[in-house]
Amino acid sequence: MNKKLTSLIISLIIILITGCSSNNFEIKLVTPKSFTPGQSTPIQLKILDRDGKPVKGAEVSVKLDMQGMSHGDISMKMQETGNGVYVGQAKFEMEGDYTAAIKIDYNGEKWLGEKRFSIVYNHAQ
Ligand SMILES: [Cu+2]
Repeated sequence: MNKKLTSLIISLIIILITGCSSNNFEIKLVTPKSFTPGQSTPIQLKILDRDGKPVKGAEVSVKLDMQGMSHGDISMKMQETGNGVYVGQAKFEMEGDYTAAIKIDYNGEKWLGEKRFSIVYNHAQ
């Protein structure tokens, strides 16, 4: 194998390795246990980088899905409130199990993650 090809392959491998490890965010999803129909429900994400520092100035969006159902996907653009916390407002129509598909764009790094949660109707009103 010639030297150019060898060094090209090595640099590709390095890009692949660093590409994976640089995509490490630690995400904590906070959702209320219940929602009131017709009202917005706050969905909160706390995002830390791999050193445990809050991720500031990222573009974050969340799409909520119910497994096996095609009714109303809920998409939210998350607003940064500071210290690595991002908040969105969701209008739930149905109680049950949701998957949150989380998209983070941070200094050109793109990351896709998934979190699951459950929510029920708030009947107490
Ligand atoms: Cu549903």
